[in-house]
Parts: sequence; structure tokens; C-alpha cells
Amino acid sequence: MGFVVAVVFCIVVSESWSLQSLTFPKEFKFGVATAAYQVEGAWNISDKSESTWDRLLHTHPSLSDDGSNGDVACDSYHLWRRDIEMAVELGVDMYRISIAWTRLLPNGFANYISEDGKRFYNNLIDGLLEKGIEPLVTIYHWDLPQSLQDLGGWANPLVIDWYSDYARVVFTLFGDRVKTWITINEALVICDGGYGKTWVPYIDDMAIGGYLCNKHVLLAHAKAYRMYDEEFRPLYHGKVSISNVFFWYEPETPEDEEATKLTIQMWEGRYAHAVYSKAGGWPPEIEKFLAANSKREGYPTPRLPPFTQEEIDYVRGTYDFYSLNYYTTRLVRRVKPEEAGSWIFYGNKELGIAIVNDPSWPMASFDWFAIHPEGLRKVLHWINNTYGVSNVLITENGLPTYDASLYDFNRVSYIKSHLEQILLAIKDGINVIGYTAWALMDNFEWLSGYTVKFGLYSVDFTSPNRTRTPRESARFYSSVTRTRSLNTTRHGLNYY
Ligand code: PNW
Repeated sequence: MGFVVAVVFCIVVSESWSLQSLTFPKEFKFGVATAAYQVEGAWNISDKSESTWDRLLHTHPSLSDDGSNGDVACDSYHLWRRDIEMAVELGVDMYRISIAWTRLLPNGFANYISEDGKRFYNNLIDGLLEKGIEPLVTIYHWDLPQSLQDLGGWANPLVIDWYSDYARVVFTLFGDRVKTWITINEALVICDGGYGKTWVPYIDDMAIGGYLCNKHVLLAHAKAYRMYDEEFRPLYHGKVSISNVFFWYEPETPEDEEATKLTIQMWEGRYAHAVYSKAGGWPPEIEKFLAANSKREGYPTPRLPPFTQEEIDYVRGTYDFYSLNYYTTRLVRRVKPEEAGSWIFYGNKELGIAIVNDPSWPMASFDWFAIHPEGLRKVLHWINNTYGVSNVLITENGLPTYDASLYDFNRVSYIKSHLEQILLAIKDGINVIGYTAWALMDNFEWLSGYTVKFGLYSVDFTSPNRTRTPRESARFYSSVTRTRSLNTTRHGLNYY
């Protein structure tokens, strides 16, 4: 026993010692991330039309914790030059932005392109490139044109064409300069959140609408990917993927092992298996489980709509890398049906599970946010083992705080400990190609409004100038990007 403890101790100590001397590979890209609705503001400037987020929060302001919305947000529509300057200060290689569908195509459809929208994104993309920073562009980060929502949004199969027509405009306008694309951000939140009535469009219909949405986002992504492959890749040689939020899950007790595997497939596999696995389609265990539920409830066909073989082949393999948003790890336990669903997403009820926190892990602002960096390395291994995909771009990772202080040592330690896990995963042979920290600056954190901060830069939302000020985490991150290591020693002292 003593020997085992000593060996484990030595491994842990030697891992952390060697981490100080390890550097990130030359090709590894550091970045920061934002999304249109959370930073741009200018919600109705020029010919921009109303998005689902505009509508929801204008008509139901009490849904956000401080009654706020993204009408002005960080005012990046006007202050984008300062945002680029901050990216330069941080020394990053990449800046992840998203495009607002309603700013570029106010009708929702591709028959009319806004000159103002085109100019805004051209300026931002060119401005970044002038500074040697690569724009990483998310085509859809949750702000659907309200006019399309009125036609059924993501539950209507026509959305596959609406979305891919929009994507064609985006690729055509910006594809010469943007080389890395995310088609759709976190489809889990779009469908399970949106139809589980915890997110826009705030509809209570997960049992049917949520699963229709699930299938349609995958087909919409695949259509955009195939279009890029055929029409744009030969010209521009870029890379395309879809981002998934992937919480790591561990069983609370050994008896919860099976339930945990199913939970991972429910939350991640349902949005990734069709794209990344060799077989394609829904994760078989989830398809079976939900088909049995549907049958028991008397439905003639499964509520999770089956894929045809043609659709399976169409979606399978539509990625050039895995785009991973990792924040937290949680515990799973099987429960009686009446106790199930003790978390924001409806699917827990379907599975008969509860998701809880390990009491020994520190918690951040949200009740779902346990801090467990080791989970990131486990997720990277799981993706590699399950799908045989080893090139992963981490497109989000960051710490929420209610504290707006500039001395955010907790954020420094969160980012540092997650970067450590990335270094270890790289040492294990996983090809992590980059990391974009969420977020460049404080912004509109959806239903938490402005109460929760994620920024490396703080933003003064009471000032019309939305003054941005670097936090301690910005200083830390810029020393990481400059040294390309976690050895951020200054003046002979280890600063962090
Ligand atoms: C991601 N959940 O959102 C988004 O991509 C960002 O826009 C967002 O600001 C960031 O994470 C921080 O929250 C999530 O409830 C929102 O599981 C909610 C969940 C997960 C991710």
C-alpha cells in the first residue's frame, strides 16, 4: 500500500515538475473566443432584423437574471478595433467570433445580403488578419432570425436548406480569408435547451421538437460541410467542424457505471456519433433506449427520428477536426423516475438519472459548474478512443465568476490547470491543435445576463464606452502565449 502511494505521489510530482519545462508544440494555436449576440450589441442598427434572442428577451425580460439583454452588450459593433487590440495584447494566434445571421441576411433568406453586415464582418476579419491573427468563425451561435423561428425554426426540416443557403453566403463572402469554420455551436443547447424550455426559443416540447431539432442540426451541419468540401475547399483549403459542449461524467458509485456511459451518449453522442463515429447514425444504445420509451408510450414511430442509410452516409465523416467546448465534470447516479431530471436538461428524465456534484471538487458560480481539470484529459482520451479522432481544437474553456475583480487569481488557476491537462494529453499522444479561452471579455452571459463574468478583460457595462480593462488572467495568458509554456516566471520569481 505504502509503495503504491509513493509511486502515485512520484508520478504526480514528476508530472507537475516536468509540466513547467514542457512547451506547447510549434503548431499549437492560442486564442480567445466570443459570440455575436453576447458582444456585438447594435441589435437593430441599419437593416439588421430581429433574432430569437432579441424577441425572447424583449418580450420576457425577467428571464435573464438582471432583466438585461444583448441590445448593447460590449458594443463590439462599434468597438471592434479595441477588441482586436486586446487580442494583440494577449499575443494570441486566433480569435473566435460568430456571425449574426440577422445582420448578414436580414430576411433570414439568401435573397438579400446586408451591405452593412458584409462591411462589419469584412472589417473585423481584415483587421484581425492585418495583425497576423487568424479569424476562427462560427457560422451559427444560437441567434436564429425570428422570421425563421415563426416558420418552425430548427424543428422544421426546411431549416436544413435555410441554414445551408446562409452558410453558402458566408463561405462565398469570407472563405478567401477564413480558414477555420465551426458550422453550429453546441447543438445540445440549441435543441435540448431550446425545446426543454431553458433556452431560446423557450418551447416546452423536448419529447418531440427537441429530437426533431437534434436530427435537423446534424443534417444542416452536414449539408454545409459537404458544400464546403465540394465548392470551397478546392479554392480555399480550409477546415470545417461542428462544436460540442462535452461535460465529463463519472459514476457516483460503481453501480452507476452503465448509467454514466448512457449519459455520455445522451449528452455528447447524440450530437457527435453521427459525425465522428465509423458507423455513423445515432449512438445505438440511445436509439434503442428512446425507441423503447416511445413504444411504451404508444407512439407508432420512435420520437428520436431514425436516420435513413443515405442520411447516415451523408453525415458521417463531416469533420476536419473535433471542436470541443469543455467546462466541467459531474457525477451520475441512477434514480427512481420521480427523482430524475435534477438538472437543466430534460433528457435526464428520459434516462432516469440524476446529475450531481462531487462534494470534494470546488464549485464556480453556476450550480452545474464543478471545477475538475482532469476531466478535460479524460474527455480528450474518450474522443480519441471512441471515434479514433485525435486532432481536437478546444474552442471554449473558462471560469464563470460573480466577482468582477481585476485580481482574478481563481481564473488564472482554472486556465492554468486546464492547460496543464492539455499538455499531459499532448504528451499522451493526442493531437490538441489549439485552445480558444472563453472569453476575451465579460459579455452577455445569456440568461445570467451581466451578473456572471467570464472575461480575461473586464468590461464596464455602466460606461457608454464599455471600457475594457485587463484582468490578472489576461496578464497570465499573455505570458503563456509568449513563452508558449506554463513556465511564466518573471524576474526570477514564479509569478503564478
Ligand atoms: C457555452 N449548459 O454555453 C456557450 O457556447 C457560450 O456562448 C457561453 O457563454 C459559455 O458556454 C459559458 O456558459 C453553455 O447549461 C451554456 O450546459 C449552457 C450550458 C453549456 C454551455
